Amino acid sequence: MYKNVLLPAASGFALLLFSSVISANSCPGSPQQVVGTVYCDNKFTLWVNGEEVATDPIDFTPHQAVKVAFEWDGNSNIDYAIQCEDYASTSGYEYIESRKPQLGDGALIAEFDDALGTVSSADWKVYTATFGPTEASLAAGCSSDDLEQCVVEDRGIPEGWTQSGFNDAQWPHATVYSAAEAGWGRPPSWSANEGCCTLTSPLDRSSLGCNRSVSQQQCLNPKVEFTDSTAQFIWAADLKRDNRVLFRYTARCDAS
Ligand SMILES: [Ca+2]
Ligand SMILES: [Ca+2]
Repeated sequence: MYKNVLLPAASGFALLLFSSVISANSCPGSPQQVVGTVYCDNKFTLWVNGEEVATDPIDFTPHQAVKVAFEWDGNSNIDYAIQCEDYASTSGYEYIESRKPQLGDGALIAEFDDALGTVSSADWKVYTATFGPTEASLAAGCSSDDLEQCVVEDRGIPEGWTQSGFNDAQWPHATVYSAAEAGWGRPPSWSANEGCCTLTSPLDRSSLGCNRSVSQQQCLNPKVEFTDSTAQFIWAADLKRDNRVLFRYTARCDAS
């Protein structure tokens, strides 16, 4: 009788031990450079363990992916912090000098070769710093035909949010979107002569030419870069109205 009870329990325990061993992330243990790719619609800043690593050199269009790199000691957890913001005027709308202003949407997708398998996913935490137009302003008549009524709420940026050890327990998890929902935007083109093309005006869609100071590694086609990636598009709960969004993720060296 004991055999019948104990054997399944013991083998189940062994299985549990085994699965926790194989699911644990092990750090390499020696210093190394981590390379990543970040795509944010429209612009981002990346911090790692509180240190600023990269800023997106293009604020609006084209929608480009950026290669980033940082040094890691290979032993410590890695705290990723990304501020990503969709373009918005004070009304929350873009193309406000055109006949058809619209609410743009944002999106973030990112991956890092840190040996811990870090990719953007629902495991990331999210905080909305600016949101709009607010429900109250929509009720008051805010629309693409009456931008004067629109209000964007600024909730501020939590102090120390980029630092290791920042307590994001109260932040909700990011929402995952399909590529169809988030969209890849307007792909960039790059050449040594012209730099990154084509920039357009967020006010009236007119062409602003190219940016020669942007390198090829900062002007990558996101759809190509993420073709075989397991990274997911993430944002806060409202793809259009959550505008300046903060993301955090801690890559841990073990499962404990
Ligand atoms: Ca950009
Ligand atoms: Ca956008």
